[in-house]
Amino acid sequence: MSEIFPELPYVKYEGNETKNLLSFKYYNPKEKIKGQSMEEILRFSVAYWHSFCNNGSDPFGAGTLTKPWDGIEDPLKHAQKKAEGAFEFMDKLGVNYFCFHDRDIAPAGKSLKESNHNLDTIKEVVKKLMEEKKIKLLWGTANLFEHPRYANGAATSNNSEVFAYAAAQVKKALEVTNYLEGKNYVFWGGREGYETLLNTNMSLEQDNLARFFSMAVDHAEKIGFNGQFLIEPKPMEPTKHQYDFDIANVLSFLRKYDLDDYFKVNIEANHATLAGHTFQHELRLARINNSLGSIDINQGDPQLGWDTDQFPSNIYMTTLAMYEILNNGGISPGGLNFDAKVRRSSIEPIDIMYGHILGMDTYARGLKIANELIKDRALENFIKERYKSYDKGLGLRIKDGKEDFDSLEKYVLDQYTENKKDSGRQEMLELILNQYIFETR
Ligand code: XUL
Ligand code: CO
Repeated sequence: MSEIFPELPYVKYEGNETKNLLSFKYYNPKEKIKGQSMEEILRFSVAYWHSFCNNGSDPFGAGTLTKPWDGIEDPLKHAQKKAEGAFEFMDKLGVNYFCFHDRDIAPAGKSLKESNHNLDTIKEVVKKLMEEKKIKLLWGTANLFEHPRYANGAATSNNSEVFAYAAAQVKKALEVTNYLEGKNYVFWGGREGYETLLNTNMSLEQDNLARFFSMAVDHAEKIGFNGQFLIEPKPMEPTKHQYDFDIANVLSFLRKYDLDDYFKVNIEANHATLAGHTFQHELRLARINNSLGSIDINQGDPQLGWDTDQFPSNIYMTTLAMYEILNNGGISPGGLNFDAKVRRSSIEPIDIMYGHILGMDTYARGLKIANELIKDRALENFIKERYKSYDKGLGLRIKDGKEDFDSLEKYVLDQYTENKKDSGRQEMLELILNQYIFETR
């Protein structure tokens, strides 16, 4: 079969001496780190929607990015050629996973029946390509935000018929994900939120969202889907307030509705910063709550302040993200999904390849630096020392639940001494972090 992207090469690891920009300088898939290969640790995934569906349109102007399948009028032939192009691209890039929304791989029809038929046709094409190129499905999801019926939300719509439609759509997306042996299934709350509380029954909407998630869990059991369910928090966009605002919010929601055994989180870098957190903060909070499932890698633009979904290039962010992931014991069955797109003026397919290479190398380098930081206990030793008052005596008794307000008051009255030598040493620690970033080989 002739190539769909003849201008795109197979991207290989060439080491950091090379001048070839279409090669990896740091991402060496087979290189071992703590007994595991880089590809096994990083589990990179390409996002079907950004790389193969996005045409670069924005609220101010039409699409700018052209694709070899543009202009094919028959929607199924269009979807088939897109799938062939997608798998050729991913094969050339050397990633092992991809992610999709139902409507990315197969077009919506005029009815649910027609949409489902389209999905059933294209899932066979995708399955064959997956086998041929040895690329696996990291996660599937349903697009519950694009169609006008979802203007007021899907599971949190005021209209029960829309709730029903969303359920039917997720049922199918879950079945297709299962058929393609997806490792996870993601719920990003597309329009699950509100525009104004003046028209909103927040309590009913949140209860309904929980009912919806329970139905998904039940259906997964029915069809034998063993993948991990993930919720992807985002504070705003498209709604003014999204219910899955951030990790803290999602964890409390899951606990309230007894869903915490069934769901972990898919954390997106740009969503974290939109919520006013660092990416590392969200990863840490999920990690210490045993809820870190998968991540969407990208970055925002601090001056713009919206979900710009740029390819990750910030080595501080990737180092600290990998620091959390390594301390989590890895991310599998999740992975690092490129929820990232090229700028509207980067108009050629090769720009999408540059974007992925940029991100993969920045994460591979971050992985190596984080591994060194952990190996040398460069931060851990300081932290351990900083909290040593909880290792014995009073602190240990507090930890063990052996103290109360009376006993603590007595302690302070009898024995308390001001501790004046307790610097947090932030600047020194930032110096150490920089040393590792500059000097790790
Ligand atoms: C939107 C977003 C989505 C989800 C999948 O901000 O991140 O692409 O990752 O629905
Ligand atoms: Co995302």
